[in-house]
Amino acid sequence: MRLYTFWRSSAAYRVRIALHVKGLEFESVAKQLTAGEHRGEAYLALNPQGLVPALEDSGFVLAQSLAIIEYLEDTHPEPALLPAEPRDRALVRSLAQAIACDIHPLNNLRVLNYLKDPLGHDPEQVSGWVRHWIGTGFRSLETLARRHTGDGRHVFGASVTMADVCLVPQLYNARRFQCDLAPFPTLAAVGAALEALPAFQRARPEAQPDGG
Ligand SMILES: N[C@@H](CCC(=O)N[C@@H](CS)C(=O)NCC(=O)O)C(=O)O
Repeated sequence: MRLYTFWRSSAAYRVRIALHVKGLEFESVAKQLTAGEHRGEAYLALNPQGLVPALEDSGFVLAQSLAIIEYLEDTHPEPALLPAEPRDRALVRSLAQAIACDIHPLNNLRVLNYLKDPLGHDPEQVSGWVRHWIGTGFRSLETLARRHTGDGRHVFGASVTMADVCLVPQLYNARRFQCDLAPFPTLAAVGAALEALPAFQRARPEAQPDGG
């Protein structure tokens, strides 16, 4: 398998975690977002959305991190990133989507660039925007994690799920933009426990060949 990735992309970071949790070998193909490599003709032919990640598996190309993780779950079920029970599976998906669909898109590079140009906001206002939307999302996520964690080390239950795979990259983004994490002790504790796991260590931005 080949993963089109960027070291600091939190969506690609999710997929890297899932691949490592499942013990799958893959080749990383870095697309330097800051140099606009994701807008090149060759990459757009693969992924017309021009976003990372994309996964290539024997000629099959798939974009969207959650769809990729579900594909990996279907093709390599163990260790499972979704629980067995339908309601638990739905809850884990709901937690993952609260991050991937409602928090992350507002912090994406193209959104932040648009706030600067043409909208004319200065870098401090743009960082304030990021902190605002992460804080808003984390407030409800903190309540949900407190409700659903089984051991204080996972967002849901007592094993790694898709919700954890989404939380850790979002915490990385939060720290990058100096969000105050003090109001989110459950998320911070879960994140610290997960970040110590070998699969999460291997997936972290600084461990990537294109990492800064
Ligand atoms: N919903 C997509 C989001 C993908 C996405 O936004 N990727 C970002 C990096 S985290 C990107 O490629 N940004 C390029 C840009 O904004 O120009 C997913 O989960 O895969």
